[in-house]
Amino acid sequence: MAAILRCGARALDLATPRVMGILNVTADSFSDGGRFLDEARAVAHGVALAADGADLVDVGGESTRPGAEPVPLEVELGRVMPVLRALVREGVAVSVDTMKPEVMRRALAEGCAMVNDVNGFRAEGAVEAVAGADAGLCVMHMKGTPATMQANPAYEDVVAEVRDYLAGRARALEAAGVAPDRIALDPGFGFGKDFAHNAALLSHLGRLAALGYPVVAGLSRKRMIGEITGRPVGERAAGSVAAALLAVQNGARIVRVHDVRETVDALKVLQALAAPAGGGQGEQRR
Ligand code: HH2
Repeated sequence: MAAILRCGARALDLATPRVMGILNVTADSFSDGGRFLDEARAVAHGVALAADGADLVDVGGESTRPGAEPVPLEVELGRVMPVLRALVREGVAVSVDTMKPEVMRRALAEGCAMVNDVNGFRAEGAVEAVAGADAGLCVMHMKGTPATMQANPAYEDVVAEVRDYLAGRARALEAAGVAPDRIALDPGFGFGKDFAHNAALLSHLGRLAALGYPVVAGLSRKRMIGEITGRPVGERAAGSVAAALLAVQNGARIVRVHDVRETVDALKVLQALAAPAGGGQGEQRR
């Protein structure tokens, strides 16, 4: 697997797991909707996430929560671009979370380090919008659209289906000239998946990692965490940290989270203390 993910001028060294902090500049995101519509607050939060240890800050202007309606291009640009510009100016590595080729193009022109597309660069013109740049590309699997995706999703074999889809999208990007070390893959927890689908994907992240691209996992504060813990969205930090650790242990190299500081600490503990396969204890006894 590529030991680095190229993200524009930066290279993310994936020898250690990396953290992508979430910054939703939306009215209706399921967790932080409405909190960061104000530009100054959004920028301050993005800077804080980076200071807390986020390797990337993922700025989104369109909610993709189940049932969310699409946002017009001008609205999304108006939300995302000023925040993105200000964060780039502050030296923050910014990822843009969008399905729209025009937003991708404009964000790349402003120096964003990654484009994160929950739609897997399937929109007309999306591949072309990103191919010639050098930013990292996060390709996510989604079944259906945010408006409809949770209406009874069904798979024969969810892991194989998601893996084959992601492999196909990576091939399409590479065919358009994208270098493999710019590509990361994400199974899209909660995007057209019920609890059992999410659980199967989480325990088989290794099968996705076997494709040879770094795997991104986004479980933070999602319904699955609520179903397990019985907690409302604002009280899912501990459950989300546990899920992030599990994702990394199972093969993810980047986790997309709201609670950056807590996740960074937990990953440091995991890195320092998790027994390396077949030898950690022997080392300590000496
Ligand atoms: N999840 C969300 C949005 N973007 N991108 C990737 N790569 N992976 C994910 O799992 C993912 C994502 C949904 O979470 P959030 O951004 O917190 O909420 P909303 O879509 O309501 O803004």
